[in-house]
Formats: sequence, C-alpha cells, structure tokens
Amino acid sequence: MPNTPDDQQRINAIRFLAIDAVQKANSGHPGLPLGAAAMAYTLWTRHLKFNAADSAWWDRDRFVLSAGHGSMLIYALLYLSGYPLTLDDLKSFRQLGSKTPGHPELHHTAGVEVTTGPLGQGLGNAVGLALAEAHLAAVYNREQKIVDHFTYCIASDGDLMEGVSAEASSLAGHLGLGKLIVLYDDNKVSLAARTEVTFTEDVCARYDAYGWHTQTVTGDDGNDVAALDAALIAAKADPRPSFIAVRTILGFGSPKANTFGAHGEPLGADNVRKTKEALGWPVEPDFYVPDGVLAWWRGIGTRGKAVQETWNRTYAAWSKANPELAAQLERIRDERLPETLPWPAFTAENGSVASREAGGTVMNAVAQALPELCGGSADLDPSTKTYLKGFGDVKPGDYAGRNIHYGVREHAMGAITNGLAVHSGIVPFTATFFNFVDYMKPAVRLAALNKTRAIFVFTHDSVFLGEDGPTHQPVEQLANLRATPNLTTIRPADSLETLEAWKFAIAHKGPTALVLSRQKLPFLGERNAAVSRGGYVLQGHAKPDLILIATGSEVALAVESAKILEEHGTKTRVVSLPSWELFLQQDDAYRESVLPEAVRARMSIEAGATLGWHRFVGDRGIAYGIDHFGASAPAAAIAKAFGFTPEAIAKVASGLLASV
Ligand SMILES: Cc1ncc(C[n+]2csc(CCOP(=O)(O)OP(=O)(O)O)c2C)c(N)n1
Repeated sequence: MPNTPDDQQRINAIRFLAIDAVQKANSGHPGLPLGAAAMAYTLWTRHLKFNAADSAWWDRDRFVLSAGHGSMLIYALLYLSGYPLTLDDLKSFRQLGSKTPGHPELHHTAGVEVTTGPLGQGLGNAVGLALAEAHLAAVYNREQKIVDHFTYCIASDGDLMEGVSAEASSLAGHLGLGKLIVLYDDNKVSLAARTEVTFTEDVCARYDAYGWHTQTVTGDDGNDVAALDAALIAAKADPRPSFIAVRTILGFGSPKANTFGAHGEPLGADNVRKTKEALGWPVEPDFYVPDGVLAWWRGIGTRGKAVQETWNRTYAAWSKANPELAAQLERIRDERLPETLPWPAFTAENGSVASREAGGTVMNAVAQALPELCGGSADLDPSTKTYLKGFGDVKPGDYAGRNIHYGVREHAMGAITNGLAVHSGIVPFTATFFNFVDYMKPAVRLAALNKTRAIFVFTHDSVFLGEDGPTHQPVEQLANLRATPNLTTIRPADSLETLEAWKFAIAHKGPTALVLSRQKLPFLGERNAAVSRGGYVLQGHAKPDLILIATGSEVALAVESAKILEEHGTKTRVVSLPSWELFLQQDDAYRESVLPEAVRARMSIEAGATLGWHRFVGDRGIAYGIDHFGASAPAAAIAKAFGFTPEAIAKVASGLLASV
C-alpha cells in the first residue's frame, strides 16, 4: 500500500530539516536521515511511548540512535514532536554550546537517552537499557505493572560491523530480551565505500543464530510505512529480541543517493535544491515545515501525556499497595543512599587480605541494603570476588537476580553497563582483570562522557599477579584511566582503603574505577584512611627529608623501604595516594600538608608506567615505576628483577636524597 500524501509530508519534514541543518552547518551527515526517515517516522508516530513535555518520564520507551553520526535525524524528531528544542537550535547544529552537537550527547539535549557516536556502542547501550527494564520489571512489578516499556534502536552498517554490537547482541539473544527492537538501516553504503567491499555476510542469519526474531523489510526503498508498521507490530509481539533489517537508500532522493558521498558531507546547495524538487518539497525557505505538518507532529508529542497520566495512576495504586517497595524505588530514582549502610570493619585481625578480597567483602556486606547494586564480571567472578552471594543470577526469562554473567565479553559488558546506568534504577558494576580494560576502554570512556554512575572493578592490578606473564600484567593502564576526564580511578593500598574506595564509589555521581590486587596486602593499621581526599600521610615525620609516595600494593613496600631509610637516619614520610583525581581536587593547603613543596626529595613508587608522576614528585624527584612489559614468573622473582624490593627502593631513595 503506498504511503498517504500526509505520511509523505511528515516524513519529508524530517528529511529536509536534517539536510538544511547539515547544509547550514556546512558539516554533518545527510545520508542517514534521508534514508532512515520513514522507519524513524513509523516508529515515533505509531509505536514509541513518550511524552515530549517530560523526557524523564520513567516508564517511557527508550530510543537509541546508535548511528550517532545521523544525529540530525533525532534532532528533527525531537523538534517536530515538541521536545524543548527550537528551530534556532537546529539552525545552530554542530556549533559551540548548541543543543545540537555533532553526535547526540546525554545531559545535553532532552530526549537523547545516551551519548552515541563511536559505532556499535549505542546498540550495546540499548541491550543494557532493555536489560534494566527486564530486571526492574521483575523486581518491582506486582499486580500493577509500573515497569513496562520497549527499547528501540536504529543501527547502521557500521554499528553492525563493530564487534561490540555482536557481543551485546549475542548476550541479548541468550537472555531473550524480548522488549528490545533494533531497526537496521541496511543501506549497503558506509563511509568510504559500498559495503560489498567490506561487509557481505547475511546479517539476519547472524541474528537468527543469536536467537533473535528477524524480519526483512525490502519494499519501496524502506519507505513503506505500512510494511514498517507491520514489522514493528510483529517485533513487539515476539518474545525474542527483534531485528528488523530495512533495505534503504543512503541519501534517498538526492543526486548523491546510494554513494558514500552522501554519507558524511553536506549535499551542497544545488543538490539540496534538487533533492527538494525530487521529493516534492518547496525549495524555499530553508527549515520549512508546513504549519499543518508541524501541528500534526506536535499532537504526536503530546499524545503521550494521557498515557503518562494513566501510568501515574497505576503508579499511585502500586505505591499504595507496596509502600516499602515504593520508598525503595523512589530513593533509588532520586539517587539517594540509605541513611546508614552496614559497612564491614577491617582490623589487624581480618584486614590483611588482597584488595580484591576486601572488595568482595564490602560488596556483599552492603548488597542487601543497596538493591540498586547489580552487575557482574566477564566470566571472572571467582577471581574478581565480585559475586553477590544469595542475590541470584540474571537468567533467560528470569531477570530478578542481581548477578549478570556477561561471559567473555568485556566490551559489551562496558556498553551494557552504560545502558543499565542511564536507564535509572540500577547502579551497575563490572569486573574483569585490569589488563582487559583495554577490551572495554571505549565503553569506559563513554561512561566518563555520559557521567554514568557505574563502578568498574579491575583486579589483578599489576605485574605482581605473577606467572600469567606480560599478556595479563597491566603496565600502562593506570596512566590511561587517569588521563580520562570525569573518571575517578582509585587504587587502594589495603582492605581499609578498599572499604573507603567503595564508600566513595557508591556515593559518587560519576564513574569510578577500582583497581585491586590479586595478591594479599598487609593491613596498614587502623587509621583515617582519607581515600576521599585522594591521598594522605600514612606515616612519618612532620618535617621529612624524603617523601615516598605510593599507591596500591606499593604502599606497603614504601613502608618497608622507609624502615630501612629510617635505620640510616633518613626522616621519611610515606604518602598513600590512591586517587590522583581526588587528590588534585583538594585545596592547596591540604595538598601542601601532604606533599610540602619544600621537600624536594620525593619519590613515587608504582608498579606501572611512570607517565604523569612527575607532577607529584617535582623536577628533582624520581618517578619509580615499570616502563616496560612484565614477565611470566612468581611475583617475588618479578619484584626482585624489577627492583621492587624494600632494599632496592631504599637504595634509589638514598641516591635521590644525596642528589637534591
Ligand atoms: C568506532 C567508530 N569507528 C569509525 C567511526 C567513523 N564513522 C562514522 S560513520 C562511519 C561508517 C558509516 O557507515 P554506516 O554505519 O553504514 O552509516 P551510513 O553511511 O549509513 O550513514 C564511520 C566509519 C565511528 N563513528 N565510530
């Protein structure tokens, strides 16, 4: 059935806002919005549950434009349906400070659920959003269903070429996340070529094999609204996650259609005109939307108001029937913590454990009181110690558990975690060996960009994991995380610092990386371990000759080295500096009290790359670390070979003292 003229106009309104904005900005991606406008139109106007006046409505459907480069598609949809986005905002597409940045950014534009741009991540986020919905529905729904929404995602060829989407889709298929629906913009063109040179597999067959429900919409170059609608109806009805491949034309209607030239550069004024003529749209003025079309779209944006009001009534009834559950959910939604939490105590008796072990103890102590804490590891929880005992597993069809088994899928674990975190209702954690942060760093970076409340646990934090050798021994990873804006990285020295690190992470409104040891660490004494200040004086003189600054397992080493130095009459201070970011946020007076400027003999000790340590040790100090790969050997042998013994360090420190 051909589209009605009204449908055509409403679809074209999306298209021409998008290409006019790209043209005005003289940069951007016109091809995707032109080709995918009809699928987006069908989804937004016939299926998506939303209220444009309240983009934070908790039970709204979630929409993720995984192919974030096509951002003008979502901005056009948001403007047309009446979100707080103006025509002027569209006219300042990609300009400094505008609400319409080059790729959609969370916290920046109402209606954007998550920051997308690095291809594949958005689909991973969508799996996380759908998993959050499934978990929260299992936990909170009673007679009344207060959690009941779909997650929709538009994904491109690039999204589906990226491994992260494969990992995430594999897990979504295994878990049977039936309320996840992906529309694949199958236009057979990517940035630099047609996909016949890069991407020729049968994508639907792959999704079939993942256990998804798959459909193909082939007619009318992806513009057949009735066919798209029917596919979405079938997708919603099927209990499996759904994948709808829609055969589209990149740059539909334009002279550059079907070529990679339509992907990522403005069409050019002449081609914009030709496209408008070809699709029957007035050439002038730019950013034109006929009044009737806009009014109709605005009606779509307000339609959800009544749906939300119905939900409000359902919620009120649920809340009345389940007051304790409601109080819990509202606390979590408001990102408040319980007034007290049953934190464990670490003492000389129980405190000499690996920091991974201490981390597991802390998590399990507070898990009952923090139902929002959910997560898992990439097939490593016996090693990372992050399993929440007695809280069940997320399983196919049964999502109430709080332990998520990600399998060996670090990258998807990160992307899914971002989806869980942005959904609201869950504070997710991940766990893997520190070295494998490289397998999930793109998602950790996006957690930082999204400022998600996510806790990344990394254990086996140094060459001292021993025999597994250099493939497993992190060296440069701390430097990498510390260079990432918005991310707080903490490497605690013992069980007490691990406890304090978890206290910080739980309360923090952004992402935290906890870097924990495999090996046992001595308890460094009952004290005020000021992890939240990033660093503090662990021991030593008010007016030291020398300051040893260390993190993690090297703090105990610094203490041992200090003993030797003291025996030789060197007044030595030991500073524990578990978090650079937190320390650098302290005022000058505090930093000066920990690292007095006047003491020039300063040595940092960390079993990793020295990059960046000079800011703490100063011009004359020594950054003592490991600027090469590790080795396969028992930890003690590595320590000896790499100069990480009290004697070796005391010797270097004495030399430093003599030279300043
Ligand atoms: C991880 C990642 N690698 C590379 C890019 C740069 N890039 C943006 S879009 C794109 C490919 C575009 O092809 P497709 O996904 O089919 O989008 P379409 O051409 O249909 O707009 C590339 C390589 C990116 N955004 N993310």
